[in-house]
Amino acid sequence: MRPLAVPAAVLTAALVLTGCGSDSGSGSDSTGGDISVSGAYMPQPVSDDMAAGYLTIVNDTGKKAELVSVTSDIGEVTMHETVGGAMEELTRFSIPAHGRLAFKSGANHLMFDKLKHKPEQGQTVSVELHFAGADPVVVKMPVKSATYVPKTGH
Ligand SMILES: [Cu+2]
Repeated sequence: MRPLAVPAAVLTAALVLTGCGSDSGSGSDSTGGDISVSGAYMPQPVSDDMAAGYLTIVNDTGKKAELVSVTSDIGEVTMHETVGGAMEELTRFSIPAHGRLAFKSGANHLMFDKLKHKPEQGQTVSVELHFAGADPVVVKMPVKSATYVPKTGH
């Protein structure tokens, strides 16, 4: 027997208590990451009523995130993947814990449909990502030139 061993239930209770934010705690501890988005952009569409959008979702939480829908006030949005050159609509994308999911040209992409107006370069399109069991993430997606290619990082 190890007399110093603390029962797991006691440890959990202590974590829950400190996690609830007593006023003694200064910085928030780093156990709870969140879901964020980087590199969002929309190439200025050639079509009046359809556009594509790209972004990278970063899941800093300790559990898998499930992207279940995307909405925008500019029109309807669907999530597509590209398989063998053909687009396929998906209703769910998984992002592993501490992982990321890229929507990029020639691969996964967001498809905007039935646009209320044609997005022009320099404008911003508001997009909301909805996750199962996590808060939605609002993205301000800048509209770039039709031929814009993002810099590859690093
Ligand atoms: Cu598509």
